[in-house]
Amino acid sequence: MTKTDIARKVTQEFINTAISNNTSYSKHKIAAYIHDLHPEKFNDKEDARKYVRIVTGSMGRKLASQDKQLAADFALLEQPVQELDLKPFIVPKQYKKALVMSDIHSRFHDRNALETAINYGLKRDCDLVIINGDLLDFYQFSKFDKNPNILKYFYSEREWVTDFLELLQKHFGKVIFKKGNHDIRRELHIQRKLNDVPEIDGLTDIRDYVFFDGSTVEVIEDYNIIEFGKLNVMHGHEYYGSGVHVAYNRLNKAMDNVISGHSHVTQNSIKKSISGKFYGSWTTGCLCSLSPRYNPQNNWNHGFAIVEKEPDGEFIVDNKQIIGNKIF
Ligand SMILES: [Mn+2]
Repeated sequence: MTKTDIARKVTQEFINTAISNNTSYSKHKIAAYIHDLHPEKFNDKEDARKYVRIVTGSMGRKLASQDKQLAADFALLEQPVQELDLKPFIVPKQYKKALVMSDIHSRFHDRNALETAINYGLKRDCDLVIINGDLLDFYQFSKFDKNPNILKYFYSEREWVTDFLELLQKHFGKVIFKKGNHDIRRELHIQRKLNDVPEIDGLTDIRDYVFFDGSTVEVIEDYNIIEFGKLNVMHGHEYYGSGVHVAYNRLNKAMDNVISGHSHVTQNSIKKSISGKFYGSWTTGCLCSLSPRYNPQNNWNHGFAIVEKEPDGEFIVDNKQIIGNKIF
C-alpha cells in the first residue's frame, strides 16, 4: 500500500466511527494514529498529517453526495466546547409551600427583615425554604475598593452562613440554595488563581464551604433554573439588564411564569397571552441593608414571598414587602 492508500483507508475508518458515534476526530489525531501504526513509512506525525490532508482536502476524492461529503468533513473537525450544561432543578412534589428569600448578602443582612420573613414563613407553615441567590455577599472577593474595617467582619462570613443554613433546616426541614452572582464570587476568584496555583483545584465547591453535620441543603448552580410546579425560580442575573420595570421586563424575557430577586425591589406583573393564558412575573425585595456604601441612595425595599403549589403545578404567589415591623 502506498502512503496515500494507508491515509485514505485509516481516515475513512475514523470518519465512519465518528459518524456512527456522533463525534469527530481531528486530522491531527488521525495523523498521530497513522504514524504510530506505520513508523517505518511515515517520517513523523507531520508527514502523516500531510497525507491525511491530501486525501481529505480539496485535492482529495469527493463523495458523490453533498450531504455525505459534508458529514465526512465535519467528522474531521473537533467537537464544539460546551461551557454550561443547563438543566432545571425540579422541586420534588412533596414540597407544597415555599418561603422564597433572596439577596440576604451576609453579613450585610438586615437582622430584623430576615427574622420577620422567617417568622412569617413559619406562621404560614412553609415546608421549604428557597434561598434565591446572593445569600453570601463575598465582600472579600469584590473587585471594588474594600474597607479594612468592614473586611475584618468577613473572616467569619463562612461560619455565619453555615449556622444560618442549619437554622433554616432546623425550622423548615428543607432548604434549597440557588447561587446568585455574589455566591459565585469565591469560585470565580479561585478559578482566576488556578493557572498560577494548580494545587487549589477542587476548593471551589460551595457545598463543602457551607456544609454542616446532617446538611440536606440542595445547592443549585447560578445558571440553572428551579421549577416549583409551573413557576420558574431564578435569581435574576441570568438575564442581562432588567431596567426599572424589572418584573415586567423579566416576564417579556421569560415568556413564562417567573419569580426572581437580584433587583432588591418588590414588583408584580401579570399579562394575558393571545390564547387567553395568564403568565406572571414577581420580583422579591431584599433582606440586606438598604444603604450599602457602593449604592447609598436607591429604591430598594425589604421583602420575601410565600409560594403555595397545588398538585397540578398551579400556584399562588404572595409577594410581601417589609416596612419597619409591618408586612404588606
Ligand atoms: Mn444579585
